[in-house]
Amino acid sequence: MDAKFLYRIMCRIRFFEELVLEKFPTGVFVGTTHTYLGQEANAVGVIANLQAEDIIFSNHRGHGHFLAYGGEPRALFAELMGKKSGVCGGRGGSQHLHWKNFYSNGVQGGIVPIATGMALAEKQKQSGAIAVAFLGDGTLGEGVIYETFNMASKWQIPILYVVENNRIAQTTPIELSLAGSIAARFHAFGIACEELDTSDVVEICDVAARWVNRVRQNQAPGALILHTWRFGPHSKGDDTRPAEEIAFLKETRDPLKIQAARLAPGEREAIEAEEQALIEQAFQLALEDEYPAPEDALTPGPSTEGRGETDSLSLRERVRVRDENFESPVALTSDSSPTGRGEDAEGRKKPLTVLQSLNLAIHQALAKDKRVFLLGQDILDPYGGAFKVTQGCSTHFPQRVFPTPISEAGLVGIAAGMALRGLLPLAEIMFGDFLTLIADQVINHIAKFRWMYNDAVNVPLVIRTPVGGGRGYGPTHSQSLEKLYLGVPGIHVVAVTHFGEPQALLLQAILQDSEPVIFIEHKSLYPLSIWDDQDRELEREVGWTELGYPIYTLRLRGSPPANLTLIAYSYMAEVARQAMIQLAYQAEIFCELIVPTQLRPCAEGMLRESVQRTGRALVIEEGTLSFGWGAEILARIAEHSFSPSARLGRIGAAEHPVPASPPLERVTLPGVEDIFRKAQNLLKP
Ligand SMILES: Cc1ncc(C[n+]2csc(CCOP(=O)(O)OP(=O)(O)O)c2C)c(N)n1
Repeated sequence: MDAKFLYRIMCRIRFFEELVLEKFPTGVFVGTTHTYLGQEANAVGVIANLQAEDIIFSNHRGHGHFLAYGGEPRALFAELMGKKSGVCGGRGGSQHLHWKNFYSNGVQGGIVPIATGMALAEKQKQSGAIAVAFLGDGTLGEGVIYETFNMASKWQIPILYVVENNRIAQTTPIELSLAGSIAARFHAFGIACEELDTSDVVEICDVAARWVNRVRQNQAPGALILHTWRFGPHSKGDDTRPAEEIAFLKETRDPLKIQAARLAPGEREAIEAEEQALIEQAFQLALEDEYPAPEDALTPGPSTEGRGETDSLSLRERVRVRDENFESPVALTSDSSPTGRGEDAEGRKKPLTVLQSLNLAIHQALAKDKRVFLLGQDILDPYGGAFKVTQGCSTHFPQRVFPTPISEAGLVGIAAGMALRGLLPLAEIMFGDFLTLIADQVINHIAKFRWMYNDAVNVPLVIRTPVGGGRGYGPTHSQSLEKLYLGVPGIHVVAVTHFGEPQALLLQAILQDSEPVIFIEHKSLYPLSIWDDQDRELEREVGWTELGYPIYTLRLRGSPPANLTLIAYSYMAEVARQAMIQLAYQAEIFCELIVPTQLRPCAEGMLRESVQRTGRALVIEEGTLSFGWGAEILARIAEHSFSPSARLGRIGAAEHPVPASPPLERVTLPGVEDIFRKAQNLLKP
């Protein structure tokens, strides 16, 4: 590698970071910063070996990585200033950068599965690209990275983990935070690694060249542990180390000094002068750049292109084609198969169950689009998933079904990385109760990426999960926790219903929706038959949200105009249907039952219209009542179409865990009786 080039890029990083620290007190930069002073040789030595198509995932201390990657100093200064010309238009700031194949995020550890998923995607695409993830020694305290190392090793994913061990995390020295050794962590997972204790960029560059080649050639993970020294404060003025210690480090371990000694004085001075001028000019230009206009915070929204190359059938059309033009590779003829489809007494095919319909959707998605991959626990045949929704998939698409360890955050992060690199992963979380374990991945990564990276990426990922009680599974396997995600911008939350076409709904999420989707499946819906237009009791109307998800309105055939709107999704819509029939026959209360499938973003237009017709609304949800979906729906109805005479009510689960014992569970979750009583109250004069 050219000695002058290595020196030049290290100077660029050094001068950039020095100017950042010098100017921070003047107020030109926003938020915070973490400079790379002293560690320049790591980024330059490693990244100099990468090819254009390779991926870098960096962290909070990412300026050096970005500049070594070839990022423009002006765009980086501008990003730190919150300017429109910044790397991400000022949306991200110092820790949240994306340009070409460079990504960074400021949450310790969470980037590791995502970078690993990106590398897996490149391996699947056979692009030859590898990924490099940079992490600090303090980040080794985060659990998700071990979930990821495990999968990276099992699945032989071509990623190089570069640990920059500067022996301190913010203010905590490594002696207080790290047990055992760093290398032993990698060895435990069968990941080969090498340690280097040097500030010599040439040495790092040579060793990194070997590791980059090795990872690329073996298509397997590797790790490089770089023992290094941080010269500056963690952030701006928060260095707790003695000044003499830092002075000594600067004297003995300065990568610029080591490399400068290899250059002729004239060469060195020329490079320094050029880089100083470059940085100063970049700073001045960024200073003059415009701030974004307030409306730049409003994103143009998800790409209307859907998920790219796949066919352009909208869900509306899919509803019509249903499964007629597609035969699942799974035998649909025998009742003995969980996905089997029996015949009634007259030899007609029975309607599909929700389970069969979802299973068909997944087979169809896998068959239609080679970018679709499944990840989840116990999804391999013959078991086919805890609830059998993925049955048959591993038999027919063995290369695209990844059975995972019990590592929810890791598997969802890996799936997110795959989605960022153009695949369409479908991840299964075995029980919705474990949505808690993926919160950081969803909230701080998946939901943020598109907006934070200035709409330059999409994360077309679907996370399916069975939720809900009624089966005696007890407190940690019966919850409806989707409300935890209903307030998170950047994701869609969709709930299946047997009043619609589960197959079409899931296909819409997998193949058409360009945003990340959490797809909610109530366990009690799986055995139910899906809607049949010949239904003797109910008639159904279908409306559509702007995103193309259906909203169903159900009425009793031939009933008088409704005087109550019931609003429910998922299995509660079935409970509401039963209540609706009782209310009509026993209390002469006639209802419209509105069943949304798109929970987030909230599309309340049709709900409001119905309440305007009926004057009363009762919202039923299976999650706990407080701060729930019902509260949001009623607030929106009240805010936008307030009528003093409107009567509004809601029903949800009791405010304690879902019990295992059937009588206790019955009084905890909303039932037909609760709806009946509450409806009667709302109808009282
Ligand atoms: C999950 C999480 N916890 C805490 C923080 C706050 N934080 C930012 S940097 C940092 C120290 C990281 O140390 P290390 O991984 O060693 O990297 P270094 O700062 O030394 O480069 C901490 C605690 C964070 N960003 N993310």
